Amino acid sequence: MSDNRRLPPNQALLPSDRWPIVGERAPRSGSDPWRVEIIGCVRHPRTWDLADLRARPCRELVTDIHCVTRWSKFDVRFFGFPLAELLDEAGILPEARYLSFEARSDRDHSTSLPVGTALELNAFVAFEADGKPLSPDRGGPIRLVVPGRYFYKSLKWLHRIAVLDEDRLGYWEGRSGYHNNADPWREERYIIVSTDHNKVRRMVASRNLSGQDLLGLVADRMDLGGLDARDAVLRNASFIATDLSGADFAGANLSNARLLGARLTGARLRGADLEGADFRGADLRGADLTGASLFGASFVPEPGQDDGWGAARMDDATRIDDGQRAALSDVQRAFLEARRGGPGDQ
Ligand SMILES: Nc1nc2c(c(=O)[nH]1)N[C@H]1C(S)=C(S)[C@@H](COP(=O)(O)O)O[C@H]1N2
Ligand SMILES: [Mo]
Repeated sequence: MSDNRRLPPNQALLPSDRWPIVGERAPRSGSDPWRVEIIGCVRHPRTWDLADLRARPCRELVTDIHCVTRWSKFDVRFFGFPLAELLDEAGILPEARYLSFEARSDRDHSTSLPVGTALELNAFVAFEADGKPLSPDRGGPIRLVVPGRYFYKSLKWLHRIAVLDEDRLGYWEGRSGYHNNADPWREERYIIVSTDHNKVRRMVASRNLSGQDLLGLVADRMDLGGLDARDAVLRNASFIATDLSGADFAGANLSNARLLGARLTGARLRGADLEGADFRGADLRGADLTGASLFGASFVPEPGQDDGWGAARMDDATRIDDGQRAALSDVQRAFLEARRGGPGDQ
């Protein structure tokens, strides 16, 4: 299959040597031995030591990874065994409909899947990726890998499987509006959240959104020059063709925000989370993106992406760290490289 057909909509392919760490970076510390348990609607609730799990025959799973923040990687090689083995050993009862996977992490991170989906997709329990044991930041010693869903369904630091008759929304699905089905081919990234329109209107009118949580805000084609949005949570917000000249988004979360054709001249985006943000057609002259996180961000159309938006505009005063360029897809990086070399461009 060509890379284009193999890439779900609005994802960009990362080079094979790049793999961002997303979300939590370490399991909860503690010296008690690692165990995985299964509880709930099962005939035999049980606990496995890590050594028990490692001792079973392992196999390889080669799969593509698609992160909700718009980067993908092809052919990642995991080593481990199918989750179905654990379910079989525990004996799923007829009323079991959902699996809630819980992590051994400080915030008790979790995610869930219908039992049938987990089996159909061949959910996998992995110890190794690309020939090496999973490092702690990647979910080592043991993580879940769910092919065919955004990677947030692939829980790091698997600790407990609760088998349930009703769904229990996961950490991000429950509090951050991530879509519970997470099918990348249907772009099930976020649910639409209803915001309090009057409140939003007031904040937008005062041009002050600083520190506010406005996931999914839609503010297309507005005049918001000079907006103060420092530290605001604007994940998945839409600012299509909006005037944001001189706006201050320092420290804001704009991951997956749609900034297509936005006027961002002289805007401050320092230290912002811009993962998956779409800047195609935006005017970024004089904008400061230093220290911003750019995994999956786009400035220029990827091959086959022909919805009419062209490249972002930048000038010598546009600032993007060299270090952050490494987080971009080849196409995005080449675009930024091509416009380098002017004095002061860095
Ligand atoms: N326990 C736990 N699992 C998690 C996360 C997390 O924050 N905590 N993040 C999820 C998301 S959004 C992604 S993209 C992948 C990232 O895995 P990686 O850091 O190995 O790339 O882990 C998923 N599993
Ligand atoms: Mo993700």
